[in-house]
Amino acid sequence: MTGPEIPESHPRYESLLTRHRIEEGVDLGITSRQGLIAQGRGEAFDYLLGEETIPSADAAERVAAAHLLRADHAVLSINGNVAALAPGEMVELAEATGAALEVNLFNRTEERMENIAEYLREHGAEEVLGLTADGRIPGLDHERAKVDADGIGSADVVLVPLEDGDRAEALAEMGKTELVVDLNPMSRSAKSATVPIIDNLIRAVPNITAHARDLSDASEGELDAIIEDFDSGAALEAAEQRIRSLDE
Ligand code: PTJ
Repeated sequence: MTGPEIPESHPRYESLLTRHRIEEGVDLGITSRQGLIAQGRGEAFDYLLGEETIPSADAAERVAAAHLLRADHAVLSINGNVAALAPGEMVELAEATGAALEVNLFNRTEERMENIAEYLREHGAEEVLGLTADGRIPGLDHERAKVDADGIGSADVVLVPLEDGDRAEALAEMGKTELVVDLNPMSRSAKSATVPIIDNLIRAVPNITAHARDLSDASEGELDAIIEDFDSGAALEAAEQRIRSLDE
């Protein structure tokens, strides 16, 4: 990927690089223009979190890895921002956990669906779901409800990074174990998650993969113990506390 001329010593190097990837995603027909706005909101929360993976987020990322390894049918949901920011990283996470990849858009257009699927294949994905759209999420309007029946439709565990609140709630209503990556601990998506991961997607995804590799030999009992120990309310509270006490 061609990058802008940003010196690595720049104090906001990561943030500027991320912003550039989203801009490039729009130019490539992958990311929606609303994705630029979502990025800006995310940056503000990341700044307040200190632009690092806080300990409670690292713990949530380990729990997410345990859920993905323990799932019968896990799916990683990819939207326009996720595809632009971490295409190769999502493919690696799918490989490390045996999860499927599904393109799942808030502002669905066939063109963007296909561009994203192709972009993921260029980054090593073998199979990309989402284009069949023969399943529906109950309670949502037609376009926003579309999923693949053999993908998110029948998944028991779904990783939904940067999900819109309505859809996150509707997936939770379906009884799915929802792993949400969102920098805003007060968002409806984060609050409806089984495992809210309050971290930047670009740090969260490689870290979930690292945890999954570390846990690859763990027994079912060990994975279940990690899952059962998790308290989602405490994770949201810890992130909110960090935001409110930036200088501590
Ligand atoms: O590609 P599409 O059509 O599926 O659209 C994707 C977006 C993200 C535009 C759409 O789902 C949307 O409008 O989302 P929202 O409602 O703006 O929510 C985005 C949430 O993600 C906000 O709470 C942001 O704080 C958060 N966010 C933004 N960037 C990141 C992030 N969280 C984690 N990592 C980020 N890099």
